[in-house]
Amino acid sequence: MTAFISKDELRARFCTALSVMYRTEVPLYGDLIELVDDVNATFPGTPEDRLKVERHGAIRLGKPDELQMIARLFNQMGMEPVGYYDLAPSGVPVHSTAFRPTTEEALAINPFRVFTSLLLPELLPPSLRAEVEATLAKRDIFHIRVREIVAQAEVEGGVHMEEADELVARALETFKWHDAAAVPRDVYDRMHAAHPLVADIAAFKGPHINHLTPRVLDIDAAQAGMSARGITPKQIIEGPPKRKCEILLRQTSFQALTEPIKFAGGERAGSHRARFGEIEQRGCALTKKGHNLYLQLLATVPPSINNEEHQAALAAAFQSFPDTYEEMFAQGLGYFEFSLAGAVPTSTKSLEDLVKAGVVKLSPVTYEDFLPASAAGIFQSNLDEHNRSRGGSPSAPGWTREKFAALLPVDMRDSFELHEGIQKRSLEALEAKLGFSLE
Ligand code: OOG
Ligand code: NI
Repeated sequence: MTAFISKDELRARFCTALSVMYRTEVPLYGDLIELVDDVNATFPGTPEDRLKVERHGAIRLGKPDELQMIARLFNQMGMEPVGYYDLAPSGVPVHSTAFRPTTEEALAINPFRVFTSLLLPELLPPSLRAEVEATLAKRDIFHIRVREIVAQAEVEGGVHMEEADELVARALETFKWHDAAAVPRDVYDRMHAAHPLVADIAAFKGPHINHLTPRVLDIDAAQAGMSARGITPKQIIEGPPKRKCEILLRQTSFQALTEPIKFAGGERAGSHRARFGEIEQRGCALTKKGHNLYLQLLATVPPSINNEEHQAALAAAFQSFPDTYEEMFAQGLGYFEFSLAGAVPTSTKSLEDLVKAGVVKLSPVTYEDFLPASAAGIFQSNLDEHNRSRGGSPSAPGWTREKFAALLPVDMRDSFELHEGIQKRSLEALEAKLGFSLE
């Protein structure tokens, strides 16, 4: 055997295979892609290839050893766990991380990431918890060849070119839909009554991919365009309002389909809601200070199921969040990259002054992660009872970020550090060009 495939190429192949599979499985997702393509086509000049790849997908796992194996598989594809999202306070019985590329180079080659949730059995009633854990204990969601190829890659330092397509094809099996539950109807019903997500996670053979998410350049146009095409949108766009200087992440989706399923034991058929399509628009990554301001302003906006009202309320609340990059930078709210746009006066050594004078130009560092409140909104819009939000537990009982990170065979990365690193390297490059350090 010869060379190893690059991790970026393996991720790109996997993302393409997943996208093809999902469009076949969920034709409405194909319709959403067409809408997104039409909206994006109204923005000439954006390179097609960067737009045509999905930005993320999501799965929900049942037990820690599934998380461990998925981390090892994704590691071979150049995706590391970034961040910890505790969704228990929003009434969703999971906690999550996102596996994603972490360098600018890898993100530019293929930005695909997977929002990966793990069931919190602690939130189940004790009798059901035992049943759920026993059901999950019996399943292995990975094809034996996935286990073998990944184990070999870990020893040898990569996945052999000859085995890449086999790995992609076998890995895909973990993500595919099963129209037959792995449990009898009464068990499914008990799980579902506890929380629809419990049935989604524990009643099936594997963690079917539940959505994919392309990037759209005008999410408000896409939200409006969905209904016109017979795609039922989620009620509101999650995240910050539309701004001149977009921040963080705005997301919306179409509501999960009701799909027929069979049960083990041959009882009469039923249905299950899990799969949907989502779109996202990303803006400037925020510092801790900026993020806190975001959370503080968001908290002043009352819940709403009317998108127009909600967007108006958000826009009003975010009046106090500066809407120029220069001001966001001056107040230390966002992360930026720097470029020289003119001659530097010898007297000026202050970065802030050079930015003010227009000699140093700012471009925003794109936010590459997720937002817990938005993620909870996405989850909730896809539960059976259409947006009835449930009371939450104050936090994942007995869990912390550290304890979740300790489940993982690779280090969990910090979102703020990664975005700050991009700014830091850009500043160093600027200083190298100038030949002196800036204040
Ligand atoms: C994940 C929902 C969260 C996002 O984009 O915030 C998410 C799920 O439904 O499993 O994907
Ligand atoms: Ni998503």
